[in-house]
Amino acid sequence: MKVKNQIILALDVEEKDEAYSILDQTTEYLDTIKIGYPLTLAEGPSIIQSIKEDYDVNIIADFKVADIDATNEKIVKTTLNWGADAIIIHGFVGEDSVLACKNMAESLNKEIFLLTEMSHPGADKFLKPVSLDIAQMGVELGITNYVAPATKLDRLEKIRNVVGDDAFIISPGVGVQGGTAKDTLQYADAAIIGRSIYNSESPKETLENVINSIKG
Ligand code: O7M
Repeated sequence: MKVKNQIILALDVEEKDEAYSILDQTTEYLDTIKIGYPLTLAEGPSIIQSIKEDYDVNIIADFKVADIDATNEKIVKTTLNWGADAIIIHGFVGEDSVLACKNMAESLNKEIFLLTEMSHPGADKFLKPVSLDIAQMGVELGITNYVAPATKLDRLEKIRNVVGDDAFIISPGVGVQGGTAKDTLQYADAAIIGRSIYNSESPKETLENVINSIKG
């Protein structure tokens, strides 16, 4: 996957009008949008196809899929058939569950991202102790796309070391959660940014500033 300007917008607003207003202001600089439960549950899954068609962007469906293999497979199939280009899945559920997602996505010529460790403080208790093992499992399964936290650069670096330089890491936690794009991109290939862009007075200007901060 290639991500324009190394920024992915996390579009966690809950109304189509608001989503479109933000996309109108930002898609000059972006070609990859992450859509999760907030917008999909509020507007229905057809929002994925609408945004893809109206803005010509890649959509990563952030549904953090975490079920048994047979159920994961159905979730991945339906989500990707709704028009998403990639889907994010949890790694802690283990090899069979993850493999079911990988196989289904590959059969549809689409991609999965494996979530290793999360960006919020609470993730330190249960996920941190196993996140490097999750990353290692991903490597052994031949997964090339990962999610790892921008708020914990030491962890992001360790996860990068496990998955290798050729893997593609996208990293949430820039802005409101405390990470910076420039620091994050030392180890990640793209930064995921939500509230600090879509809640700002001028999403366009804020995004321009972030892009300049990466170059500067
Ligand atoms: O910039 P924010 O904090 O408003 O948004 C961050 C987005 O990334 C939001 O959509 C979260 O659900 C998501 N996210 C995290 O914040 N932390 C994680 O560890 C993982 C994700 C994520 O994208 O998971 C795939």
